[in-house]
Amino acid sequence: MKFLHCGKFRLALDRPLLMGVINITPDSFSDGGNFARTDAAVTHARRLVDEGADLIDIGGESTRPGAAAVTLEEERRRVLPVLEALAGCNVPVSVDTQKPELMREAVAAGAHMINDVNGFEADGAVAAVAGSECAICIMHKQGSPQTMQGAPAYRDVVGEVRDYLAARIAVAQAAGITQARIVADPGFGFGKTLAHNLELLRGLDRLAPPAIPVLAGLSRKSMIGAITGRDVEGRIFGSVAAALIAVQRGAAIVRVHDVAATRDVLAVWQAVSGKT
Ligand code: HH2
Repeated sequence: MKFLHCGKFRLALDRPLLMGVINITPDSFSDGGNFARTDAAVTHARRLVDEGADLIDIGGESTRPGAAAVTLEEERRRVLPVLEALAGCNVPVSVDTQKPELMREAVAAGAHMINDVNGFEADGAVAAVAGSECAICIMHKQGSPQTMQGAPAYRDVVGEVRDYLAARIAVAQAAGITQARIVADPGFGFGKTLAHNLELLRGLDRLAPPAIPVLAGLSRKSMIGAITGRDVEGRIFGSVAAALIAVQRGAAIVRVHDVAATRDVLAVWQAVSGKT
């Protein structure tokens, strides 16, 4: 059986894993402002674990299109107290950051995974995690959050995302990060039109080498809004449908805000497919 090495945790990949999202930000598109305070973020994280999250992803900088960049000091102030408060919880904690300095501090403070929407491209990012036991999530994006939804363009979106992920996986492995610590993510909504996102979802099983688990983050995103005509609060049903489709197409991890609902949907799928 395949396992994902996440610090001291070994997560079996024989069933899909649920990553519960906590944005410790005032401006995230999906839950902005709800968990900006440390105590609210920690309480919500514990609730997501109770609802069945297999891991928790905490982030202190919104990456929604057009979001303002956050200073290292501010991101640190948002993230580290929540990470420290969750250190004793019984699931791995992932830190969503693009900043190598914060990656290092998060690893030192007990993070089990670093999730970088910038694919560990910043100087020092790979080195910040290489010497640790942390898992890494390498995500593809085109452009920066400030510009990425301007005019995303690809010749072959599945091929280009696959080639990018393969190249970044090779860089990580060359730095000593073992395959068992690596997760790949096509980055739904990060420099992609609705058509690109749909093509990536259809081609999900072709995006990474079979040994590398794929993470899909579709929850509450604008593609769900475009399909259903719903604003963020009304996207739960569309989001769980997308999570189910991602899992059926081979996603090992789904990154979601609505853990309880997604858990139930996946439980039905697992019962039918024999993956209990
Ligand atoms: N999506 C978001 C943020 N981080 N990380 C990975 N690996 N994959 C994703 O799809 C992904 C991600 C955006 O969603 P959210 O965190 O809800 O919003 P915001 O960036 O506005 O905080």
